Amino acid sequence: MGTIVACIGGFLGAGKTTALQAAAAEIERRGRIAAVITNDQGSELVDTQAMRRQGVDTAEITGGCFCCKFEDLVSTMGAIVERRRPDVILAEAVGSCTDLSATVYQPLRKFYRDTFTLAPLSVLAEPSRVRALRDKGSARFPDSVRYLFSKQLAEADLIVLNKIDTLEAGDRREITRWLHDAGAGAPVHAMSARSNAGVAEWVDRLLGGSAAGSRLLEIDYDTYAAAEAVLGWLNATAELTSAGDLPPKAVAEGFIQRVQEMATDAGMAIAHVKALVSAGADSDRIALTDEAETAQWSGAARFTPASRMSLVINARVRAEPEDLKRLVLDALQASAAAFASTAAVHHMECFSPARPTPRHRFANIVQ
Ligand SMILES: Nc1nc2c(ncn2[C@@H]2O[C@H](COP(=O)(O)OP(=O)(O)OP(=O)(O)O)[C@@H](O)[C@H]2O)c(=O)[nH]1
Ligand SMILES: [Mg+2]
Repeated sequence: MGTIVACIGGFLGAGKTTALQAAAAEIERRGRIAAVITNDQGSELVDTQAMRRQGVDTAEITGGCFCCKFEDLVSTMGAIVERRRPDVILAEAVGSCTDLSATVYQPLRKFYRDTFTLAPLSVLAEPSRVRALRDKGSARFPDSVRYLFSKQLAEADLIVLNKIDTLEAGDRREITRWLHDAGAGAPVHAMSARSNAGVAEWVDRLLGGSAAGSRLLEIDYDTYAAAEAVLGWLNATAELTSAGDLPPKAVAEGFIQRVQEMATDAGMAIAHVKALVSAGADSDRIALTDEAETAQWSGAARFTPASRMSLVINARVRAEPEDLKRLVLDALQASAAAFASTAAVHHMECFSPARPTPRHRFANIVQ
């Protein structure tokens, strides 16, 4: 049997990275080795750094999604196997990506059957996004994004309803039923990556040898490309310096709040804005997945005041790339000024994802 490979998909901000952190910890508790691959259209990824800071062996594939970078995915997985001999490789797909069964799972099974053993394709969904994207009346994202979301669910071997800590029991039953239908009868596993409830059972399902890549989508790539193209994508790194000591927690919260207010004023819908905040030996991740909610820290956000702090910023927002860039830069300068500091931007990419062009696309399930 080859190394187990589990691909985890689901819309932006559904909790994939948090779930992989929890799953990796659970796998290690069982005395087995987990490695992670993160993926993005750009470079400088919050998710990679967050995983590495947890001590998980993490590789990244940048500059395109798994389906468009299939050879990179295979060579990266091969290098991880050589280096670490993990029992499981957990691969986080880009949150605006779908059609992974036809473009990643089937080719892996066809060409690398002896090297890799596929675990069920898990697609994560969070309650607030389900509500926002299933209801036709919601205008925050266009129909193309609703289409993309429905396709992500329709190809899942296993749908994971995440963030159940935010749900009442009645709502949980109702959303579970809806997801089961949207996923054409796929099993739905409810859990909270944040509180760890249900994570061990999810890992059991990943390692248990259930069907993987069992569904194929019929999908219109024009609509899929249009859904990705409405998103502005920004990856940046910045450093703030001050003559005195800065409070990293307050600075980062001020920055995210400014982004939130400015996006709301401009009518931009936030899919996910996240920042990895580091000062000295301290670091934590702050994220906002909806412009109407409050940003959350992943950990306890304990920082010692420091004269220097750095931010890795990843924003996915319904906006023109240039508008998003201006907004983030303005928010950064204002946040720095509010604490008598200066901000230097070291890296900045801002774009809309290009049309997906998979290396392989299988029309049939490989047995
Ligand atoms: N309440 C709650 N929040 C969660 C849970 N899982 C993740 N989150 C939060 O949701 C936000 C997004 O989590 P991520 O794990 O970064 O989501 P993601 O799917 O990896 O996002 P992208 O990589 O940008 O697509 C963060 O603020 C997390 O702390 C959960 O089970 N419950
Ligand atoms: Mg992630």
